[in-house]
Amino acid sequence: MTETTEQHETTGQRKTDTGPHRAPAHVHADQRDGTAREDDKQRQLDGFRVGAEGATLTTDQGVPVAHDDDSLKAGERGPTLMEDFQLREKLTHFDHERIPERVVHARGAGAYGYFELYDSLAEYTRASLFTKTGVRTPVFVRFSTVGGSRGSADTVRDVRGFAVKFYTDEGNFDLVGNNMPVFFIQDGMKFPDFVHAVKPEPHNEIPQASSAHDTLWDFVWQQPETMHMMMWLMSDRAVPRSFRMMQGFGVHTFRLVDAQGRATFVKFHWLPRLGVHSLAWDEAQQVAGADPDFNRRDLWDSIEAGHFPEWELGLQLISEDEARALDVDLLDPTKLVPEERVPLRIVGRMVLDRNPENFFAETEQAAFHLGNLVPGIDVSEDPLLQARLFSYLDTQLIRLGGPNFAQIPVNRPVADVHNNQRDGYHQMRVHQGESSYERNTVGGGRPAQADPSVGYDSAPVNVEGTKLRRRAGSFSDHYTQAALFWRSMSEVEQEHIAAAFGFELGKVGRVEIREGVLEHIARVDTGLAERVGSWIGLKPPEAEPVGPLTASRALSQRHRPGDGSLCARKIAVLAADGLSGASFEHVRRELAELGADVEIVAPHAGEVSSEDSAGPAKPLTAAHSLLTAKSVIFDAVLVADGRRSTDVLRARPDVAEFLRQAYRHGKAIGVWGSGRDVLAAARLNGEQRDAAVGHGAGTPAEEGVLVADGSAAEDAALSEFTAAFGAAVGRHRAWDRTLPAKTV
Ligand code: HDE
Repeated sequence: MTETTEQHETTGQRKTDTGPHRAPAHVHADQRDGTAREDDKQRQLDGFRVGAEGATLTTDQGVPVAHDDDSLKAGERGPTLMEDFQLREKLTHFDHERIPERVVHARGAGAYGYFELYDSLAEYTRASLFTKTGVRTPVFVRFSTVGGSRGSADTVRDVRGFAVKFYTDEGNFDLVGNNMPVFFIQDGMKFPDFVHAVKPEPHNEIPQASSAHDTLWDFVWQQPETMHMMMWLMSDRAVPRSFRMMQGFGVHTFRLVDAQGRATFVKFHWLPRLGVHSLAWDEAQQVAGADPDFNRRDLWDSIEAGHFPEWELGLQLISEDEARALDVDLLDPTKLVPEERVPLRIVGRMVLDRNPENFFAETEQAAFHLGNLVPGIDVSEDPLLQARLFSYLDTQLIRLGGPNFAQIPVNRPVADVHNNQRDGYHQMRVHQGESSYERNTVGGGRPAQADPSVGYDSAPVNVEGTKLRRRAGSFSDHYTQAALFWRSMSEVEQEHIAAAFGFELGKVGRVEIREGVLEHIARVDTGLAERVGSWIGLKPPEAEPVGPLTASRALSQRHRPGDGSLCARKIAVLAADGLSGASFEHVRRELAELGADVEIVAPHAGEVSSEDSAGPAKPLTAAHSLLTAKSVIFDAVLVADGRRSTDVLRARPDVAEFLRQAYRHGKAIGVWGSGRDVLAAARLNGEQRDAAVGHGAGTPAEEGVLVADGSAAEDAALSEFTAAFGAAVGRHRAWDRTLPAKTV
């Protein structure tokens, strides 16, 4: 332990808590020009970080350890002695190294960053985080899947958690949201039932991290309030390409409260700068095997590469009067308010610019709580939200082993903490003084209650009613918004939703459950029910269409393409010994300048020989062999020029499969020079490809398939090709190409 750490651990939250500042290792100098606030959390964490540079091995008691390879024994071949305190300490710690995983959202990945406000909301709230423009409030964000265990794959069909902890100067504010704007149920009373239904079945603990099984769909059948959310879950939103490419939503309606106690309803939205993009379902399933850490790795790598993920924060602000005029109940978490009805007011941006240094200490021990509110932000009466107010603190007490988990470094506010909550497991602070109660005279009346102008106050909402267990009548329409979602989708998105229902219900063994769910789907849309029915061999029942027949463009991912940048997009270049080094370098450089991560995939990893017109050139390095790199872990594929290289590639079935898969998944494919022969040999789509090859530089033979003519020897032609290819990658996918009518 370093001197600094020792000092901080014993001084708790006193001023030294913000200890000596060290520039975070991964943050580029030019990104650190914000106000001091942005750094507050990292300065505080510095006091807890421990490096091993120059260190000697010790026990937990600081006793130097000179022999760590053998236990203490009675004789060379004799039994181990009980007195071996080194062995006992080492094993005991190891035996206790696991804490319970989160009961939901067990698998996740986190990062630090900041939120910067650019539009003050002073007219609605007194929260400093939303009133001081230009200030950068530090944040920690954890993304997660919901159903799977901590070790499950990233790319399963599931909701993604999107939890943001703002370390504000008025205490921590947690916005614990998801990547979908609605939820499965309307009342927290049903949450344990829902989670039990979606988790692996109790008798055999199958299936892991999957909703495609009888108990979940039985729950859906019995609980039609799930239908709107099931539409989202069957959509592409449930298989995000990247955490960086997801929207986030607070889901519930909250309140912003001004200094006079006036409240305004608010719904929170995060909008990714890179747009909203998803994997193809077939691809997601394969990625789960090829790289189960796909989303986690993407987050980590992009931050390490300086391509900092970024979102804008948009708010839907709704007055009490406007709320009454809406045709949805704002307290019902299975409903959204279309952006066309209440547009978003964009007020700031969030940037994630630093990876944690230790997964367990930071990401695993992070404790989010919907009830972590700051003055100026309050909850609503949404019955799902109300139950959550109980659950988070409750679960964290057991998960983190006692009531002092707010002192764990990642959870500590940067605001000062003083109260009389003492003792309990793992108290890290040494409280001074004789009193631990309020009000006191013994301790000089400290800590004293805050002045009402700075203290937290609930919105003065009028509440009265008769005690009853009942669902509000205004919550009873379960189909209209499900239908709104369906009608708002593009053709490709609808195709994916129908197939997803077909896949999931196809895994349901009991016919009565399939039939029951199909009835609900028919009430959403009979056309959809026909399509799902055709996948599972059932004829859907007749049903009246729900009205009114409206659509919300904002719900379709198609309307959120993002800025088209290639930040940390992964591009594979298929090549073998003898590739054309100069043209490869040209293409690689130009794509790297756009932010892409370009890697050679070759029959073998390591050095690959290259040639140019004058003969052998500088060898290049293949990051992967065809054994370790599957097309599914890349966003796009190129085939390099070079006759010797392409002669090898075009004869290999694994290369043809690589290209065919990329094609099936709608990815951009680009070939230049003799790379065309490899494309032709792969017969991407039956015979059709042979005829398509042979256009000019950068000319798409088909959407997202780019072919540069000849050897593309001239730099200008190659640049034109690279630019067109980069633009295609920036569009994410040529999804229309994948529609069933267009593929053989
Ligand atoms: Fe959660 N949820 N939840 N949830 N939730 C948890 O808290 C719960 C709900 C969400 O990265 C748990 O510390 C109840 C909606 C996220 O650490 C637990 C109900 C939304 C995370 C819990 C809900 C969420 C959690 C598990 C219904 C979106 C991960 C471990 C009344 C708005 C946070 C933990 C992280 C985690 C309870 C419904 C989002 C058990 C009872 C709706 C992002 O407390």
